[in-house]
Amino acid sequence: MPARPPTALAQRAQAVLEHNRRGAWTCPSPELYPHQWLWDSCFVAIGISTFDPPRAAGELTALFRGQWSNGMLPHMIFADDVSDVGSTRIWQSRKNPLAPRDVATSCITQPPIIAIAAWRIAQTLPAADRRGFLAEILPKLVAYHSWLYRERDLQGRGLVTLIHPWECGLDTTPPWMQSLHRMSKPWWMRVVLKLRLSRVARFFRRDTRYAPAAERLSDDDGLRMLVLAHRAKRHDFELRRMPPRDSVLIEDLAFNAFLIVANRAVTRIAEELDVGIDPELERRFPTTVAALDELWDESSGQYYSRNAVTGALIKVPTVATFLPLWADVPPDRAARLVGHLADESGYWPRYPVPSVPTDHPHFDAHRYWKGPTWVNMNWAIVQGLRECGATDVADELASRTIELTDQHGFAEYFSALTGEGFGAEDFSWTAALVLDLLDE
Ligand code: 2M8
Repeated sequence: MPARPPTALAQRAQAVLEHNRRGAWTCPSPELYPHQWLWDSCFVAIGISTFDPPRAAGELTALFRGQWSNGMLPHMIFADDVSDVGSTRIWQSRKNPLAPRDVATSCITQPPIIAIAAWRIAQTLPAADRRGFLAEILPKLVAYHSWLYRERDLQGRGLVTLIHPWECGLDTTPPWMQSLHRMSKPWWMRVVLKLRLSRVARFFRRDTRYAPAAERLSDDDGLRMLVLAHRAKRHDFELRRMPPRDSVLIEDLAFNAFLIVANRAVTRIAEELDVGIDPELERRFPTTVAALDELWDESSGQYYSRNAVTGALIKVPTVATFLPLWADVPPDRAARLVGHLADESGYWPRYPVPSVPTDHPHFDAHRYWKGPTWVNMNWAIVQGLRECGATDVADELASRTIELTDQHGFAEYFSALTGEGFGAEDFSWTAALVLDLLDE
């Protein structure tokens, strides 16, 4: 069948990805985010595979430049031609013997979309290239997933624990911010917060140079994020060494839901190659499916993240509640979740799905992960809805997402009420995932 000509919207999306291209990989936004981010590149690769599968494969392969010798995939690989002292100083990865020598990276991870992306991209490659791509990537994926279970699920309970909000990807999402606010504070930080001096932490931030402060995380939260990162650094970012009292440790809902989908992709890749995977790793896969059950709250009909130390659910509703739709959720729960995506609900304003429901006190229409609509969340929810057979809702959400970008551009995030774009303009994953939605 001859390829269909791209629509005008698809052409614009492809132009964004060309503009943000940095050789083998693509940055999220040249000014605001000039480095390579882990889950961003996975979303980007999925979008690129709709028009240039070899480039999509290269985008993923480039992520393994950053892989640590213990299997960890860092959430950032720093571009060497960009001076970003504020960020690189936090990590100083080369001081860690496990980190790669030739690139500077962060020392924490991000949602494990990479196996999902690898499987998707493999379907678009010519048969002659598919096997080679998958055979090269599978051992690295296995190393990454093994690291997640070995280093982040210390008791073998099935759920991966995150050590910093930057790992969850929904950085300022209320469950994490609430936990961050409760973190023990050093004396100097109490003074800084009391005297409202936290603005000085902006020196380390790049975002407020390029986007209005009202659309970003607050100065106080920015300082808390930095303090938490420095605390984790004292323990080489190793969960097993981090004292629970001075840490923020969360079994994150979005991350673990994506992990279930990613484990399935690892299994499919191994089957396609007709090879086995490490039995110790394979044994862990069903434990995550079973443990996700513990994040369900029957009375509200929603899923939540859990405090890994106290075992308490953090019952603040967010968009993450819908991600289990993609992760083997039982049909009665899927029905309750889909029920939340209905007119008049806080999850279904004019431009769904808001990162926090519009009728919740934590909803903030403009601010980052505290209310706006994000295209990567919508894309993942569309996949989940389709998997659960809720095709009408999936189609409606996909077409509203396409309409949103057609009218308001490829912004980083959008007002769920008016559609206004915020954050970076011409943001890579927005453009990429709209290409994938159009391709459907
Ligand atoms: C945002 O996170 C970075 C830190 O990783 C930041 O705030 O500077 C988040 O939206 C994250 O999910 C995303 O991967 C990153 C780059 O787009 O930006």
